[in-house]
Amino acid sequence: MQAIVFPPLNNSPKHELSDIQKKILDAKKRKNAVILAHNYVCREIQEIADYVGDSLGLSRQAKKTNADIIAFAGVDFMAETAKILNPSKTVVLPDHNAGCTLEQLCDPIELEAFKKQHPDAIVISYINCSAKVKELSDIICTSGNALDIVKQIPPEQKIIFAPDQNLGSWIIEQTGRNMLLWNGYCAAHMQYKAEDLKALKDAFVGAPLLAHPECPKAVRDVADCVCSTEKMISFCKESNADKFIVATVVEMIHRLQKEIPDKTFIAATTSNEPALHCKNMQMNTPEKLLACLENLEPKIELSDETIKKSLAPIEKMLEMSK
Ligand code: CIZ
Repeated sequence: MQAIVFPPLNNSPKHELSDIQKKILDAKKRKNAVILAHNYVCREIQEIADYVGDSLGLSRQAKKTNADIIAFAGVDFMAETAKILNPSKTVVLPDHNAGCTLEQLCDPIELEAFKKQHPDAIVISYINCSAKVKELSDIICTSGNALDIVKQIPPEQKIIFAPDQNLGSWIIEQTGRNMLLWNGYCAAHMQYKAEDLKALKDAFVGAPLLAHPECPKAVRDVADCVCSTEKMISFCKESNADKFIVATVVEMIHRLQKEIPDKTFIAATTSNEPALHCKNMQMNTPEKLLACLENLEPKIELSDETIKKSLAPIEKMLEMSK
């Protein structure tokens, strides 16, 4: 499979905003909205968002915004988190079908039953889960702060870690502590194969391989750095290398190029595709973003009870990751 190489951007001429990008900015102003975009959405949206980042950064932004409307370019659990942090604001998502396999693989009824089997355990859940699962959790974490949060829990405390078994097993490898892992996974990151990534390292000698912790163990084992999307940025900024192989959703490379325009990024190939795509993130198109700003639909709706119960573990995360 031929890899896609993204050369340094520094000498590229600045391009004009497209008509649709201008219309989105106009609608945003008229509605007093803020556009929050995840690192995995398309370049056209990243270019005009007020903030682009990972779930942790996006949650922090959602908490402090003064806008009336939050247009969330991402997937449903992220927009739900913004709503939980801002119950009085209108939160819209370009496509209400934009979900997440990790979320679908953790049924709250099953998690509740599992908790009953382990009454002495606390539940730490990766933010990629439904609001109902958040209600059942003691602490939420993201890939950027999961390791740090688990390290703050006393060693004798039993932990159920849900729903990503890969992120959970990576934390176990890093800390040596035992955790009960839920068996969810990200269908996109599971597409990487260690042999393909080893072949890429041979083809691009000297380029560190960065792999997201949602990748399977065999892939993490051949990586030079296992890191969240924000950690990828700091790693590439600080490294002396001038090119990097990036094993996560390919749209992350727009952010890397913007932050580090003098370096080269190579999208890690999967067995089927030259670069990794997240079908849910791809549902965020500029056209749908414009429509959701104009119509204020689809809206995130959560019951008061869910908001109240799921706020506590999110606040706990924000407190523990200052
Ligand atoms: O935490 C997030 O936003 C995700 C899904 C990935 C990452 O590492 O930023």
